Amino acid sequence: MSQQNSPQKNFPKNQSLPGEHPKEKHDHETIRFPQGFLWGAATSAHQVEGNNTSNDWWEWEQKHQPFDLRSGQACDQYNRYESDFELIKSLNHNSHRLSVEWSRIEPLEGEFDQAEIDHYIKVLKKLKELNITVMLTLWHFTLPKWVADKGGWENGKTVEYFVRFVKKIVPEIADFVDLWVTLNEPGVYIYETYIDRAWPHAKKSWLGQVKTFLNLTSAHKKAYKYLHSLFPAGKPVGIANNILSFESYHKHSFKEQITVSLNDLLANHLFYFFTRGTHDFLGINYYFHIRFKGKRWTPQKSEIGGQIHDVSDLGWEIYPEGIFEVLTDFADDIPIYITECGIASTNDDRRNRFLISYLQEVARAIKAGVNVRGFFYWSLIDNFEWHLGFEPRFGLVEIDYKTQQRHIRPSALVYTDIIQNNGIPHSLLRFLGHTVQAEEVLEKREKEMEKKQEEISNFNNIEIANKS
Ligand code: GCO
Repeated sequence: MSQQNSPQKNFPKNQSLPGEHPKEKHDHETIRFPQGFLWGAATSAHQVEGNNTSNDWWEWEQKHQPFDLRSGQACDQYNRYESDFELIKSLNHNSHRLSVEWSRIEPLEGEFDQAEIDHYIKVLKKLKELNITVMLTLWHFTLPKWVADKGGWENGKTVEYFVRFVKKIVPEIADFVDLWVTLNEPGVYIYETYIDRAWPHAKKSWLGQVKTFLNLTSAHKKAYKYLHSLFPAGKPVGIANNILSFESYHKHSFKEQITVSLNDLLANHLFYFFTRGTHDFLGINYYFHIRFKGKRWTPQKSEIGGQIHDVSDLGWEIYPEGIFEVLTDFADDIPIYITECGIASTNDDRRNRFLISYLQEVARAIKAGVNVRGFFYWSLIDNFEWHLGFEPRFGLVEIDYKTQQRHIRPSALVYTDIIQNNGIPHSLLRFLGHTVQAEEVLEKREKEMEKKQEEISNFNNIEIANKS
C-alpha cells in the first residue's frame, strides 16, 4: 500500500475510532480467599503410620500383595508425628486432617488399649500446641481384623461396634479436635471392594454392596447424633465424600446425558440423600473428571485418562474446571471443605500447576457464591496408596522410604506462599502454561501397570504353588 493510500495517513491522531474502548488495566492483584480460610493437608492412619498389624488391610497385604506393595512401616509417622507436625507448622499450614486407627484402639473385640488411646491424645495435643485446627476422621477404610472376620460393613452389627468405638475414643480426644469426619468416602470403599475388587474382601455381591451402603449410612447418622449430644453448640460433623465431575462427549446424546445423571446420582448424591439432615458441612474429595461416551453405562478406564488435558502419574485427568463444577453443584446453605484434592506426580512442576490452577477454580467458585471454608491438599507426605503401594507420589513432602528422610518439595513452598498471602499472588500464575503431553504419561503408565499386574499374578501363583 502506498503512503498515499494508507488509512492512517490523514486520520487525526486524537480522534477515536468506532468500537474503541479504554485500555483494560492489568491489575496484577492476588486472588484472595476469605478470611479465616483453612489451609492444610490430609493423611490417613494406615497410609502413614506404619505397622498397623491388627487391621484387615495388613492381613490382606501379607496374603495378596508382593512385598513392595505392603504398607510395612509406611512413613513411620506413628513415631515421627512430632517432627512431621513441626514441619506442617514451618510450612505455615493452619489446619490438618488426619485419622485415628480403630484397630490400634480396639485390637480385640471390646478390649480397648489405653496405651494407644494415650498415644492419640499426645498426637492431637501436639497439633493443638502448634495452634493447628484439627479435622479428625474416625474411619478411613481400615477395619480391625476381628470386625472384618465378622463380615465387616456387610454385618449390621458393625454399626454397633463402630458406635461403641466412637463413644470410647471421642470423649478422650474431643478437647483437641475442631471438626469431625465420621467416614471417609463410603462410595469409593464400595467401588473398590465390590466393583473394582482391588481391596480386601473383594467380591461380587449386589446384596453385599447394598448392605454395606445402608450400614455405612446408619453408622454415620448414629455417630452424628452422638457427637451432637456431646457438643450441641458446636464442633461440626460431616463426612469426606469423593465427588466426581461427570460430563458427556456429545451434548445431543440422550444416552450419554442419562449416564451422566445416573452416575452423578449414585456416586455423588445418594449417600448425602440417605443421610440428609446429618451434615454440618460437606466434605468434598475431588480427583476425577469423567467423560461418558457412546453406549457404555459405566466409565471405562481409557476414558478417565486425558485425551485433551494433562494427566497425573496415575493417568487421572487434570481438569481444574471440574472442581468449580462440583462446588457450584453442591453449593448449599452449609459450608463446604475440600477435604482432599491432590495429584500423584514425580514432576513437581506439574504439582505447582495443579495447585495453582485448582485453587484458581476454587476462588472462582467462592466468587460465584459457594461457601467454601477450607482446602486440604492430599497429601502432606508421599504415602501408602492402598493396593498401588508407594509408587504414586502425592506428597508436598517427598519421602525416601529407605531412610525415612523427608524432603520438602518446591510445590510445598508454593503452597506456603499461597497460605501466607491467603490467596494466589499474581506472580505464581506464571507456573501455568507448560504442558506435558498426556499420551506420553499414559503410555508409560500402561507399561508400568502391565509389569505390576505380572508381578502380582507371579506372586499369587507362587503362593498357590507353596500351599499345594
Ligand atoms: C481415597 C482416600 C485417600 C487416597 C487419595 C488418593 O480417596 O481413596 O481418601 O486415602 O489415598 O484419595 O487416591
